[in-house]
Amino acid sequence: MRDDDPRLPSSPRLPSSPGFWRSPLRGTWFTSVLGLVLLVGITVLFVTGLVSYAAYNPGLSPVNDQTPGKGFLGFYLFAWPTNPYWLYRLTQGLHVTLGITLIPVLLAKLWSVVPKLFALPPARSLTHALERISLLTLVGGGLFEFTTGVLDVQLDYVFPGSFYPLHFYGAWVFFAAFVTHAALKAPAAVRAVRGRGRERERERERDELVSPRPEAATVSRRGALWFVGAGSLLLFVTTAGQSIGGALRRTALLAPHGWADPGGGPGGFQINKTAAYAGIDPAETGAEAWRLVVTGRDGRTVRLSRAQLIRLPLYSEALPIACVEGWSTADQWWRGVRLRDLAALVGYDGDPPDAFVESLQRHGAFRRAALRANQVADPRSLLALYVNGEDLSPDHGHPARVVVPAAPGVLNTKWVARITFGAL
Ligand SMILES: Nc1nc2c(c(=O)[nH]1)N[C@H]1C(S)=C(S)[C@@H](COP(=O)(O)O)O[C@H]1N2
Ligand SMILES: [Mo]
Repeated sequence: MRDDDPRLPSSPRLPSSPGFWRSPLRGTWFTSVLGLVLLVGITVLFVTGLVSYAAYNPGLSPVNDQTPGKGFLGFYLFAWPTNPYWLYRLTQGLHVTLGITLIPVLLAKLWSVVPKLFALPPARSLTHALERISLLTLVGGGLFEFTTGVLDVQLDYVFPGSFYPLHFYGAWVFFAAFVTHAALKAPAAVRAVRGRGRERERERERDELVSPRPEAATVSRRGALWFVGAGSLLLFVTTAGQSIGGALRRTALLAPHGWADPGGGPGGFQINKTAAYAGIDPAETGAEAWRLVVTGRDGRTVRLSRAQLIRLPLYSEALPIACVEGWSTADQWWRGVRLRDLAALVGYDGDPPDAFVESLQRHGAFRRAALRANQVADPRSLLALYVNGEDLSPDHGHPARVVVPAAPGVLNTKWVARITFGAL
């Protein structure tokens, strides 16, 4: 059929015409395979994302909460545990790595249904209109979540505090549309993928997604899926190393905390924000000037120099730093004072309460953080003074920083100046 053949319903030069889209790859089978991968993948992304929010302890203090207006969307929040100590490293590494790995699948899925997005008339009925509006939320929401996620991981500072509400509320909108879509389409998708040979070819004849005038095939549908899979694999191997670490960190060429560890020596592992970036004045961290102020029961307060802290019982723990951006360090040997011992100094023997930790930093959302009682009570939670056998470096939080097992990096406050127990 020629392009100007009068038997074609409308000009195939317009994307609203089915004849405009000519790839022989399109069809329900191709879309269904991609859709089912996304069904599993996006569900895992949603769950690990919600879990990540819970890990911040947002219910504990407004200081930890980047979306204070969430209302009932916080219904599921729970006390984040301290076991296993690599918990956040796993959940957030999974969230970010999987999200990046799924990008080719998401794009291929959108490509496979793009004729439907242009189809005219805009609505054949009220149900059809509602379906198309929900598709806008689905496609827009999906692109929005993947884009904000990637931008936060790759560029970090383009989101001055606003990434969290965008990504959090966006996730709920997107997932609501996603669940609706999956409920409507998953049964047919499963049938399409299960169908074999003959049956599948017969289905193709009635298939809306199949081009009415396909071009000659240059690659099989299976081959195209392998191509998408190869794209995902490439993104996986160039990203995952920033979470897995070890030799694989070198292969994480696309990840901001990939390549090799920065610098050398005992403190030569990944740094989020440097002391200079956080505006830490070296004059405030020196032995003369710096004091840790610990406040507890009935306002009891002690002020401790670093030399005094070092004379308290010190403990060593191997714990990672795991950031919301997906990267994490291998276990590092931290040495310092137990948080529960500091609580005991100010009147909380036995079960310690929540703690509010403040740093020397004057600006920035993460200059302070609240820790839950279970985190303070864990004997592995330290106010670290050393890492890997040496004094903390300025960038890792000298003179003292918090490390808590299983917690997101953001709760591991650096350049600590004050800890208040039981005030939340
Ligand atoms: N005072 C202060 N502490 C902080 C931060 C900060 O911005 N200010 N960033 C946190 C975040 S988001 C992470 S991931 C870890 C990173 O620790 P590192 O730089 O030693 O790897 O520090 C945490 N502690
Ligand atoms: Mo972080």
